[in-house]
Amino acid sequence: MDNGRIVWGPHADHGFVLGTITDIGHNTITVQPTATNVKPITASYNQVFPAEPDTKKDADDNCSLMYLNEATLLHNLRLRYKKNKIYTYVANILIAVNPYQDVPSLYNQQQVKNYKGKSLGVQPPHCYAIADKAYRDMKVLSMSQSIIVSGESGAGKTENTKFVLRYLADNYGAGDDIDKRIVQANPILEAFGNAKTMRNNNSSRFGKFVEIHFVKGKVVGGFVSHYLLEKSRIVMQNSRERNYHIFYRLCCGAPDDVRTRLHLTTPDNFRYLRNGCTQYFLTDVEASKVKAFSNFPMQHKKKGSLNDILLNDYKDYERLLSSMKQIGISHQDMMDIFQVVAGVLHLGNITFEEAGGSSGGCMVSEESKTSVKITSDLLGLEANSLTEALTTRSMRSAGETNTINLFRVPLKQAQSSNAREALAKAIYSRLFDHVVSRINQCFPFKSSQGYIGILDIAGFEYFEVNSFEQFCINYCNEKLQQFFNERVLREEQELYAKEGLGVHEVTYADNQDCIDLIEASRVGILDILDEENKLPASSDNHFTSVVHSKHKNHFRISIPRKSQLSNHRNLRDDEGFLIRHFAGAVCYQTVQFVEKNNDALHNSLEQLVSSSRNKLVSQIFENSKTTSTKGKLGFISVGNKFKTQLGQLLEKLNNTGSSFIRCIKPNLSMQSSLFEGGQILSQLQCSGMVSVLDLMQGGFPSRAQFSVVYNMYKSIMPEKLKRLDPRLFCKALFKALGLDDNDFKFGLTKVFFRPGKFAEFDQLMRFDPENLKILIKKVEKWLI
Ligand code: AOV
Ligand code: MG
Repeated sequence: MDNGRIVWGPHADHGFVLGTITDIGHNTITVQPTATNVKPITASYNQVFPAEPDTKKDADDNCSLMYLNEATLLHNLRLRYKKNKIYTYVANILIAVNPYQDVPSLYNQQQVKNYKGKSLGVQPPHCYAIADKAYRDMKVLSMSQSIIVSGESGAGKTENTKFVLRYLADNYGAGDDIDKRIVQANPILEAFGNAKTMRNNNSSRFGKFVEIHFVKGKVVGGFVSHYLLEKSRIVMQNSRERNYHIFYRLCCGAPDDVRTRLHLTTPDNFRYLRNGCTQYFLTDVEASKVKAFSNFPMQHKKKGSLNDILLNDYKDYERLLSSMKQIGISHQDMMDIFQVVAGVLHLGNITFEEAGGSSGGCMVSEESKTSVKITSDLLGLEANSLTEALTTRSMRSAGETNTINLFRVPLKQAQSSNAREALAKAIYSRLFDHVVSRINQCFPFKSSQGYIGILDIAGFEYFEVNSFEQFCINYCNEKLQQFFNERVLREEQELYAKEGLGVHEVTYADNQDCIDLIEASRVGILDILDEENKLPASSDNHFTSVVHSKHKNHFRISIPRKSQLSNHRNLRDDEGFLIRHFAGAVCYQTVQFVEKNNDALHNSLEQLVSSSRNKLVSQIFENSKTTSTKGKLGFISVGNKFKTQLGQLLEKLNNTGSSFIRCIKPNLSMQSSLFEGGQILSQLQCSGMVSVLDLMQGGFPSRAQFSVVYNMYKSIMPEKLKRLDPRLFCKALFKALGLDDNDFKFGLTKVFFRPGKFAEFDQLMRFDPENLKILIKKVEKWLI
């Protein structure tokens, strides 16, 4: 790079700023920013990037730029975002920047039609185009497809997932209502599994993989798999977050008769809702309707501020009900589910006080006796048994003559509270499982010729305090990153080499060692944790020490030192560990790891609920009857269950074609039109987009097998052409189409297209009978 050249220099807030090179040193370059208020920047060579000749022009496909690097990508996204063009391609990966405002023109019915049957690049970038590509690939290649939607919390994964589902349902539904049901499943899933968090007012607290199945190109059914519902939220939220939407919808939105039957009042009256923010927003008209409710806290009748997405529990109850009806869940089934939800709320209101006397035990506090009664009624339990199960633990002792005696040990106040929380979490999370399987019954399919699966799962997370939940989600992201690397980067390079295209090598960070650290048998963190769970006196500290002792010199893991991360608390060596993930180092605090890794309820609680009079309650605990081990605490490993589920998911991903949608969160304040370059850049780096750019700079993102092209045209070929071998036929076809030699390259078995040449590629893959005859004539002519 020369003096005077226009370049991008690194900048903490903006990511990069435009400037000219003023000095070239031994190891560094000095850049004078074009903006007058920015100081000169001195940076190392690899942080300064050439700028496009025209820095005002944006590109639909970032690969059609002259310089493919992180700075030009960031700038392109910025230019486009300002014009409300939230979607951009990098080859066939779609980047979606959250607009934080409705852009109706992007998603109207006309748009849904516009993208039908069109390949990537014909219309402006869109998640509809990705959906259609998946659909056409499924048909042309006779291979199921998956769409992996990723990004951090609030980036837009769930919204894009919904757009994709609706697109497929609208365009390729069979005309029955199965496709509508698949779309309507979302509001239900969100009611039970989404909550307001500090990062997202409608944050999904579970991961999902939604499959839409097809026969003869039409939707025939669907299937939802779900992963890792966040259970801690059921009993605790921080003061600016909320519990799952359903609780508020029932308290605020349900009609009086339902609220009376379920003994529901305002959120403030429930321990599980009170600590979080109970605020919700109503329009004036709704507020006047709501006034009819007794005890309604007027201070909460606020309108949503501009930056807040309307959380309208009142309206949302109606919406939920109508979704449930449309999907085919009967009124009775709905009410049964709501009853258990209410049961959980009332359970949370049971508190304990010390019993006095020598036992050291506790009893249900006077003021919560009514809650015991209501909870028991709602959950189909005997009040006495519920009290006993919460305040005592049954133990076994071997008596004389080989008999086993059961006796009950009183629990301390804190232990009883723990038992209550464990019960609430178990009931709610199993109810969630039930809701998902109930939903799955609504779009069953007898046979399937292929599916499109859409993965909406939380991206890499690191907070001030990171616990077991972050550990699991980041483990999942390591696996997905590896899949991405393998699919996009490694396979791509291998292919170029195999086809003899002569493309330079790109190095990317291999993260297998990090995955092994977590999931390897015996020495992996998950297995060490399971071993700890099985010990009679297990502890988080002991578990942590074992992890450190087994991985003393492992590059990926170290003891939690404050210096290594600025914002985590000072931990003792046996209180946590630091893992160097592909996306950065995260310090995990291991307190509660052992507890959170166990899905089993204490034996007495387990027995209590599995013998409930309430059919739904006993049903959701049915399977667990067999797993609880005698006398001792049963153990059902959360970590290893997730590992198994992830394994199955990755097997599916490996066996399907894939497309990627990378969602980007433009700012931390959930504001529209605010593009914070610095943190967007780090999201682009974390998601592997930068390595993709390196590869694509010299690569060929789209390709077609000669034989596939040949076979598509075969049925309409005259005999003379049929004698051609597929490669030669393709050559002739390309001439007939008048394609530019610089746009593509012939490999051994495939033809490859340069970045930005999707339209040409598409021309080839589209079966358009009208133009075909003319085309074939041209091919014949060219051959003569
Ligand atoms: P997430 O799924 O990625 O976060 P969401 O899809 O829930 O994020 O998006 C967060 C919010 O951003 C939504 O509620 C919308 O208000 C807004 N939004 C996102 N995409 C669009 C769009 N294309 N058009 C308009 N608004 C949009 V999380 O589930 O928290 O990981 O856990
Ligand atoms: Mg989400």
